[in-house]
Amino acid sequence: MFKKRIEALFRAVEIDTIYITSPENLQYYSGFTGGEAGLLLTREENLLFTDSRYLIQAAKEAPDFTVIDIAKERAEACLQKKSPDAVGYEESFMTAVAYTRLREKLPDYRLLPLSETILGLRAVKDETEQALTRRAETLADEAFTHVLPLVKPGVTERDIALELEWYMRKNGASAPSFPIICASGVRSAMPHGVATDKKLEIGDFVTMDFGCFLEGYASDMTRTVVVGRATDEQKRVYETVLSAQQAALSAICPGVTGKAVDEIARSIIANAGYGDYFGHALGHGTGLLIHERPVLSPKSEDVLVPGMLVTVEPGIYIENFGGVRIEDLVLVTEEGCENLTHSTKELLEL
Ligand SMILES: [Mn+2]
Repeated sequence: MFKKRIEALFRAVEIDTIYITSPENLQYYSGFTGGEAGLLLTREENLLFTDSRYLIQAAKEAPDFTVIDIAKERAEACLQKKSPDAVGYEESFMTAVAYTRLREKLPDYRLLPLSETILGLRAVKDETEQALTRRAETLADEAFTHVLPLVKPGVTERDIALELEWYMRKNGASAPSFPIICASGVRSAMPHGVATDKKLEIGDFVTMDFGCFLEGYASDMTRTVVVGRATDEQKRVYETVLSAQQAALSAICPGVTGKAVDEIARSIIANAGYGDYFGHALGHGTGLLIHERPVLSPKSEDVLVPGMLVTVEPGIYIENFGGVRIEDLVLVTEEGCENLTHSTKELLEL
């Protein structure tokens, strides 16, 4: 699996030496999950540089690599010795300090930014990645079922967020895939309202946006419910978001662009009169990071292909009223898409 991924990378770039340092790409290309290391990929050999804290782990997790203790040799020094023509590196991860150090060691080499290329390669998931994401999303679904009895007046947003996190970690997740969002009442008008000590009240919309990392892969889902009975206006907003989401889900299939799918959802919201209240992108890929390619947004030229994972998460956010977002995570298939999220989308009045 790692060999295939490295071969695909070398096919995509016409250079012989690649230096990888970001935690997600360390894992993607070697299996090493420790986060702090450097991979030196060449056409002849694959080296993993790390320090004494990770030597045993690296040897175990990355058997295809020769593990080198940086106390004996550092990656930059090794690169200097090999003197390739060009070195590929990750410009969106490497700090200016690390870049300067690399530049000093390799003053005459071409340094080739590869972050975008790698993100493009990672956008299509293999079966192992799909299976892990499916499990991670199922865990989020189960956490939602688990937390519903807690959604009632007097309970704080923080209680709900903690309960979701506790459930997912108790059942195998390593961490939430981002700080869990639980935003109630007027706070639900903030798309990224992280949970506070605010207590739920009758009449509140409660937006819960959460997910977890399972063996490195992220899940992501959002549901919005009402505490007590929903008003007509709340129902109207909810139904608009839901029909926008359903239309976008039906439009997902190979060959369609991110902006075309976004436009389908956005026009439904605009036609219902809420066009000014949906500011963010419709969706994003997931994987080793919570936000990956492809992107579903008004400008996205990303073309969907089978094996991509993407969220579909339209929303309407009205200041001093509240907001609704509904988010599913889907896998693009030959025919359309498989929805990995199974929690109900009926408006729950709790
Ligand atoms: Mn999301």
